[in-house]
Amino acid sequence: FADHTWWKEATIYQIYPASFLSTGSGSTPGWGDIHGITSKLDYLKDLGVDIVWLSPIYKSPQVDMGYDISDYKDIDPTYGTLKDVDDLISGLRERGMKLMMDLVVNHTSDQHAWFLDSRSSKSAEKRDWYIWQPPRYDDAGNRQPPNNWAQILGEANSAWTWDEETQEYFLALFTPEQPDLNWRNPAVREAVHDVLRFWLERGASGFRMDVINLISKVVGYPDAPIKDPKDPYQPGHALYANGPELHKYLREINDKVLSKYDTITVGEMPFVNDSDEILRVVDAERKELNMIFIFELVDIDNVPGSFRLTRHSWHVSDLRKIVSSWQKTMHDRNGWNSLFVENHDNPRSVSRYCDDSDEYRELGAKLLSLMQTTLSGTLFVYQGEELGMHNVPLSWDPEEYKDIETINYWKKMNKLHAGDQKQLDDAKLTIQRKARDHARTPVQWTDGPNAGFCKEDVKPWMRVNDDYKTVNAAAQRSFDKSGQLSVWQFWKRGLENRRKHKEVFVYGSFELLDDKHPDVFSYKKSSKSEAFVVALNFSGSDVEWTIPERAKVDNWVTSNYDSWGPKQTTSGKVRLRPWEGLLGTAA
Ligand code: TEU
Repeated sequence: FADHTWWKEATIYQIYPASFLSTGSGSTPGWGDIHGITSKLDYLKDLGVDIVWLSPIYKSPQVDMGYDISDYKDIDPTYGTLKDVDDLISGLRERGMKLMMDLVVNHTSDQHAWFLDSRSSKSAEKRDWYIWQPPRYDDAGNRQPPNNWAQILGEANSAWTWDEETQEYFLALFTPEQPDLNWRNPAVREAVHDVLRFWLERGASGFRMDVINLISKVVGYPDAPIKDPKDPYQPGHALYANGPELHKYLREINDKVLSKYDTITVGEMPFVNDSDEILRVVDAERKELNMIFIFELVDIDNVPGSFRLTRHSWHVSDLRKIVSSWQKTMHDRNGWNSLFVENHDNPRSVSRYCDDSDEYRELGAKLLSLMQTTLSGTLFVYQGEELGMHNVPLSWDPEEYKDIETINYWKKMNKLHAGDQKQLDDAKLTIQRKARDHARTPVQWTDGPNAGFCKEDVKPWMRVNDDYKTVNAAAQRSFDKSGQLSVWQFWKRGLENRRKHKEVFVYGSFELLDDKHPDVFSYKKSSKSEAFVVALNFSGSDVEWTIPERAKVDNWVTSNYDSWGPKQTTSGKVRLRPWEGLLGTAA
């Protein structure tokens, strides 16, 4: 069993500041602010949160909601001031909680002073802080980008942006307003180290590192293989993810900065599922990162190798395979898992993995909670997940969506399929299933105006999901019917249980119980002194599941239904109702 540390046992709550709570203390009406976060610390403490991770609050033109930073050492006035962050940190400390910052250093904003200098001339002091390349010319003599890589958030456009002034292209993988830093330049790396120190000295306890596996690109910038011949630009994931010097750069960060503090780090690593490579990053001995976000589970419904705004059918056996293989790999090979099914880049989990209809929404949200609170790894809860918030309905006009990725996708589809209603309806469905916006609607605090997110006479920056009268924090916290729990209360109890039995749930070993069942994901978690069995029905039907001989259940102790009635224990068949999850003590 793995070494014990505070960051392994922690429950981390991700806050997307724009949509959390608007108290009017920031400069932009209808946007969440830092003071709003500080005012909800008791709510988070009560839920069982140990660490708060803030999506970016730094100065930013907000082209990509703060993932385009123009000053790493200052706060965007929309959210407040450095003083507000200091207050937040003291509020967290008073409650024994910690702060995790979002470190976005693969790229900056094009308005960052570093880039303004870099683009000013070919001989500028910081020219080499970004990635500049001369054009290529095609047979007809037309100027072309240095290679065929597609932009990640722009879908159809090149990842290279032409700079008229200096007659070269710069690399900007996400949007043209997010130029990629040149990590080969040691001065860039030192400047990044300095940013880390600044926040650690101020009281942050660690970082979530945005697309940290993209900082080292393959040398020579070769063309990506053709995935879709209709597009001039192709996904270049394999060429810019986990490049040759990634490990060197990560170890350098550890050596020069992190090793001098007691920190937590989690790296975001899209496009890579190779376990050897992942282990090289999280192996405790190698001193790179504590853990990473592996995307396999949230990519379950993407067309493989393609962009996120695609749809692909999946089966519970896929989910079972992904979860169990990472549980085992990390346990056996001295790595560490992060557990998450939501973040600000994904649709709501209950809409994706379960059924978000009125009938089954609460059950599905609780099912996913039961799964996550019983697995090994550091647990990440995304704002609103504890309320079972779900995707916005199909009836919303695409104009209500605010994310640059969605906007670009919708533009592209309208260009490609003008007049073809069937194709456009299909694109709309993709948006309703997959857009990042679903996670970004304002948190539903009450059944009052604007769901209590902002004052009545202010328009929230993004429309509130229609169901806030029934789905909101106030109703769920005060919910009181004997024997029944709201989604919020179920989460709270699940986190309590996880803490109480951390040897089993956080650190224990994992055994998949049945890899054939068409609907059920079942497993056994064991420590030296106790064991639990978990059976999760990922379907809307009644199913039968057989308790295997090697995992005899003593007692069922939790169900996501209000009552679990007389269930078969010891051995034999158990009936699971639609989306039912059971937790039992095992021999
Ligand atoms: O996301 C990186 C990333 O690769 C994806 O999650 C991305 O959003 C998805 O592939 C798009 O389809 C991070 C941030 O979490 C995201 O919000 C930023 O937009 C992105 O980096 C750029 O900083």
